[in-house]
Amino acid sequence: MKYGVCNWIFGDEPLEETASRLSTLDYDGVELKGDLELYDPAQVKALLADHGLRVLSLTPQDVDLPHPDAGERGKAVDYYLRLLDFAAALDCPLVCCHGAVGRIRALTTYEQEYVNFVVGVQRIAARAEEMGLRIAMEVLNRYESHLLNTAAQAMNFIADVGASNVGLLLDAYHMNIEEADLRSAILTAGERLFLFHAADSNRASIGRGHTDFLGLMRTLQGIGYDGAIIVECTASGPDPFTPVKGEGWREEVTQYAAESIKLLRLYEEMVQ
Ligand code: LER
Ligand code: MN
Repeated sequence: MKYGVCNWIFGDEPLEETASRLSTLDYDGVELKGDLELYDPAQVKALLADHGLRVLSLTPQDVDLPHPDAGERGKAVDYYLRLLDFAAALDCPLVCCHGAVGRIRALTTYEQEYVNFVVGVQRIAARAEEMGLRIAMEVLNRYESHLLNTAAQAMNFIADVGASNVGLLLDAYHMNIEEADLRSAILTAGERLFLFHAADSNRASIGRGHTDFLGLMRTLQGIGYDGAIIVECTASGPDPFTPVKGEGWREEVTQYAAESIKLLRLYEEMVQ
């Protein structure tokens, strides 16, 4: 198993500082913010390599693939196509994908936006296929997105897309809200599980909430999961759409990152 941390959880901290925070912890890499203006791929690769890290996956920006307006959809597809080039330049094998985080209802109808989403992802997947890249559709909770809230819905969605390089990104925090049973959701995804985001039920570090992570690790091992596990905790406090909370928030998420990797590695050993 490979382990990483999303760098968005450290806010606008320069990547060099985040990398040096992580270098003393037992991580393999990061999920990098898909900010095409901010990062130079060659510099990112060199900087991370200096700290024994690499880019495992990319977090997309908030573009809106299902949007009813063709101009908005075009901008979103264009962004993802550029994100694929960015991924290739970073030697990153996988790009995450979701609707605009925070848009929780359809502007027209669910059905229409669903079709828009399928068509947009088909275009991105076709280019990704040519480049040997994979797309992981993130399943978000209902307070962040109206489109794909459960593993079962997302499996139907990828069947509608019909591309073998499109799979699922399950996030334990969102699953805790939407899934009747977290382990069954992992089984539902099976070999189409391409990426896993890890935080406890309250989005704190593994062990600080009520999610049975040992059970999840056992289930991941049971399906032969060989993707990465990306820690995506946030400090306590209001507003789920920003990592920036009260005083000391960066130290809090650093502590969460440190605690999470210890437990994840321990649980991995226990389920061998
Ligand atoms: C948002 O809550 C989330 O889980 C991220 O992975 C979105 O990129
Ligand atoms: Mn996530």
